[in-house]
Amino acid sequence: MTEEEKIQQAADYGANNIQVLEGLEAVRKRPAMYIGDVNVRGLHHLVYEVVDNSIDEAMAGFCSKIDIVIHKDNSISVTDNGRGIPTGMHEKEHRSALEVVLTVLHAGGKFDKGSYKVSGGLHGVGVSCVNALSKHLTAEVHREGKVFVQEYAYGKPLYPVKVVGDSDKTGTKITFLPDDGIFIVSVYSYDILSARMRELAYLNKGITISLSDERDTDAEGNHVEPKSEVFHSENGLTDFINYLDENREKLTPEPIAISGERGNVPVEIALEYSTTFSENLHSYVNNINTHEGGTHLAGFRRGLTRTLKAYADKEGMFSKLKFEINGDDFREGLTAVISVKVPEPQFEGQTKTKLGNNEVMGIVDQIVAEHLNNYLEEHPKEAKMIVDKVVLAATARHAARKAREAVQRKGVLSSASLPGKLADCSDRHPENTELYLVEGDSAGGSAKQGRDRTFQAILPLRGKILNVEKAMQHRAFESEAIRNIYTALGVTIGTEEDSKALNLEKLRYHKVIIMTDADVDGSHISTLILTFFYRYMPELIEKGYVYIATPPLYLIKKGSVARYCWTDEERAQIVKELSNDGTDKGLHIQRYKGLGEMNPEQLWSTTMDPKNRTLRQISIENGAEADYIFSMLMGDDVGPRRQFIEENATYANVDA
Ligand code: 0RA
Repeated sequence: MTEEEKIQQAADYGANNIQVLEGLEAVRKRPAMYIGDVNVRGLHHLVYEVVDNSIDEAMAGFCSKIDIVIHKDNSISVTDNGRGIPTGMHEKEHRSALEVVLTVLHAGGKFDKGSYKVSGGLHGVGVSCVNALSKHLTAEVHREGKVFVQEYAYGKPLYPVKVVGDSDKTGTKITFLPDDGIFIVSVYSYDILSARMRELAYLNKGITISLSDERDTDAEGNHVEPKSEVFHSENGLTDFINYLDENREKLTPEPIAISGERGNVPVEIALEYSTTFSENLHSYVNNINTHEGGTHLAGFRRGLTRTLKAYADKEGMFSKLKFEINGDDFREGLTAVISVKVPEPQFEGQTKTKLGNNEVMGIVDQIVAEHLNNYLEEHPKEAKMIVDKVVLAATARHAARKAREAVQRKGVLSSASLPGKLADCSDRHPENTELYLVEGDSAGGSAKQGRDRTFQAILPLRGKILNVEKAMQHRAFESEAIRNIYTALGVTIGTEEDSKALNLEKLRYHKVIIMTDADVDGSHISTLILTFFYRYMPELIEKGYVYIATPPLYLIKKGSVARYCWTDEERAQIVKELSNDGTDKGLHIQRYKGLGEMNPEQLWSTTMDPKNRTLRQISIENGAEADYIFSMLMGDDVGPRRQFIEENATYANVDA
């Protein structure tokens, strides 16, 4: 369809105003259908939706810079230096194309480019959706020497497009304030937006994306300095791999870059092996993270496996092996980014992030096989390092199987014998029950006494948890704490063929709550346990079953009045309330250093009682960023870890 035809279609659709308004009313009635949810994810999706349009303009070759600003009131501006959304009057419609783009569902900004539409997923619903879900939106277009402006409230124009001045630039600026009557949360997370903008800059090399945050207070009311970052990548995916592997020891000096196009499907891949043990694959279709994978990922895996295998066989490098090598062995320690552009993508799966187009599998497979084979032939030294790593992975897997079988023979992994340390609950319905993973035996004791034993089970974990980021699988399965977690949860460790997939059918609890001291050691232990879940049981996090308990930091007493506080601000507030003169004279303030200092009743009422407690549900908003952060937190390099903890952990400051 040509641009004119599409505008015509949009115009026809919106031929009478009432119909148009109904269109956007549908978005306001069922926002989740258009943007996924009305929580954190949906709120941030609004920004992505607007930025996507500017990225499209950049991909078409007309835009080089995109600036995103988070304003003090949590409104957002997205400014680009593209051609500007067309502002011409539509004859039949008697209104500007700009108004059509902003008020007609699916009119979008993508008329003319034969671009890679993202229909089917939650992306590509159009900037009109953002408009519909905003209390207020201003569109400012610089075009043809003029500045055009139109404002909207809840998606409805407040006046026709007007000219407000002259301009020697071109571009579009969209400023919107999300409707807090629709969204459950209204505060933007700098970190979530930053991770996505970094990702977009790597996926679309050459574009400069800036993000700045004008807010000077955080969610708890603390003063913070305004933040900003600029993202730009000259080399695209290889830069992305260097970022992801920054804290890993690499096997080869440079990432391997693969690119090609077949059947109108451009394919770009970069990959690198490190000495680590996990597989870190990040795949994208039309810039959207395909978390559930799909045909492009299957094609990549197949191409990688068959090419490496053929090369190793030809060179006689597998000849000494006494057992079969499987697909997983080829991906241990592998970091890869796979980015494809598909004209008519079919998105499937629970979260609509799985590519279904069958033709893409063979396309990616062939491109990978051809380029990777050339690379191996031209880089025999690197090729040997990679094949050696595969052999090492296969050997370790073989050892792991033996360890697992030995453990299984002893019956430790059968659900018939739950760990001796587990204080189980009586309710047998996983939907109702919770498992607390508690740091140390003494806190475990308090938790056992304080809990409601009908639905709360306690598993004390002694000492340090194994850092799975740096340990081979068989070491993980030898760790007592990790085996106890598996058996308490009732999930089985995968079989030989499918060692990573988790069987959740027998999961015994739908809430797994990590409860540690509110100090530096405690947050380190939480991170170790979370790393274990992230690498070994990601399904549990995806289902939203993993939580962190938040014990209070202080108990403030005045006579018979006792108040708990979770932050320093709360402490200051409560001191103010309880004292007559604003000082803490006459108040008894206890700083809790560990869970053990609370008696069972206190632990119950502050941290375990569903009526009072606050649980932090763990979710992964950005897979690549989570991969980077876990590898950094758990890697060898202390510098970046310290910096991250100083910037992110309030706990760390309290004790310092
Ligand atoms: C339709 C046609 C043209 C540009 C755009 C849409 C466009 C949309 C957005 C949304 C955000 N930034 C944007 N920049 C451009 C091409 C118009 C022409 O031919 O000049």
